[in-house]
Amino acid sequence: MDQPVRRDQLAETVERVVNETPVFDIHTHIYPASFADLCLRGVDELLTYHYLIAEVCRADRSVPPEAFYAMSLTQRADHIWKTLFLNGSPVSEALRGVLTTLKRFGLDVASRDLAAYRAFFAGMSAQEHIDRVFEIANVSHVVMTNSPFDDVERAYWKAGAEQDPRFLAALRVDALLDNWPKACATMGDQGYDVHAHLPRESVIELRRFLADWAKRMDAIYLAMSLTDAYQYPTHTVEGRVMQEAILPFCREAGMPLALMIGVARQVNPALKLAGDSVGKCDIKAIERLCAGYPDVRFLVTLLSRENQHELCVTARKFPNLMPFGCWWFLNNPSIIEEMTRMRLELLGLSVIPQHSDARVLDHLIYKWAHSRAIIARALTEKLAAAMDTGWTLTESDIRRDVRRLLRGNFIGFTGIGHRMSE
Ligand code: RAT
Ligand code: ZN
Repeated sequence: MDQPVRRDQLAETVERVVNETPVFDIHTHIYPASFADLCLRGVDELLTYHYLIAEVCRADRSVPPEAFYAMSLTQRADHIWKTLFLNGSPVSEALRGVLTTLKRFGLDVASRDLAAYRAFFAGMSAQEHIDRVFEIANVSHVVMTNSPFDDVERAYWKAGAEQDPRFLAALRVDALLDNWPKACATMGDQGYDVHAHLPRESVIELRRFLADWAKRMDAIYLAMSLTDAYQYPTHTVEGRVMQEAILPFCREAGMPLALMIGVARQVNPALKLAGDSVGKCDIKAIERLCAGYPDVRFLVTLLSRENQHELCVTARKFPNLMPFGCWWFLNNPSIIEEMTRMRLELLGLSVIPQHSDARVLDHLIYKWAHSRAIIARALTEKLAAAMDTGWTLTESDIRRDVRRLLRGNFIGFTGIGHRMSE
């Protein structure tokens, strides 16, 4: 018999249920073992994550970005270990993440023995490593970021690289709006006759390109990251790409469109992948998209903290808008906490509170450990407030709610339930 949970047991119950519920991670940059070069894993990759590169270039200005990037992977990792862990305490979220990850693998963080950590990871095959990480992180599925404009990645798809059912594809097409002439050339090389001024026939070709890649990847959504200056609609060729190709394709294919908006690209190009920044975007662009395409489902994450409240309000107006994740510079405990509370208050359970953005396989471990703790706290607070009125809750009620947050909302919104075992 499912008894009501006592008020003094609520926090412990919610925390346990959150930890026991497998996560469906809706946005990552990780790959299965068959995508060998792209399957980043292990302690050197953890240490050289671009989140840490920005930090090391501040902490030791005697090694500028150019000199840093001229080093080998091992040298970069050594430099980051020495500068950010040994010459000062690891307090930032990205550094704490490395420690949490090592600890969850059962390694002795107190030893500060980088050579031992390297030996540990070197002893695992990619397949064993993936299995172990998914188990420790309690993640059932991840969605990758798959670009047909990336030469290395495209080669794996064309060669029919073996698929792992835990890794689902997202067709990522930033290139279409970022550098349209170059995108036309790349599509041309692949046999799609797309002209830069986009005559009617080119629109058809572009849609054929999207359909072919969505099919090849078995993609579950189409995705793009957009700058803080993004506007919709516009009378530019990029505006037409969106209006005449991307949105009609999503509508016809019944494929959700994920928009990640607010990147200020390459404000410091010397930092390469670590050189992007943030800007507040215009929420009106999202409002117009959602209003103009009620039959298209939009998964939206915004990079600026200043956009978060208006995104929640907009989602209240448009059921075809699903806010997700605390993206990139927002993926810090204090901000996750604030955003999760605000979302629960404004949207109840109809939100996807987090994604990992893991670039290195092992990131799944710390990103989810840290976020789960915060999601559990925020949910406990809201459930406690309901209980304080006399409302009762059983553990099954809590399991249902947590399942919705950590997996069900995404599965339901994208309509991929038939591909899951639930
Ligand atoms: O968080 C990150 O690692 C960023 O560099 C981006 O990859 C971002 O998440 C994106 O998907 O564009
Ligand atoms: Zn990402």
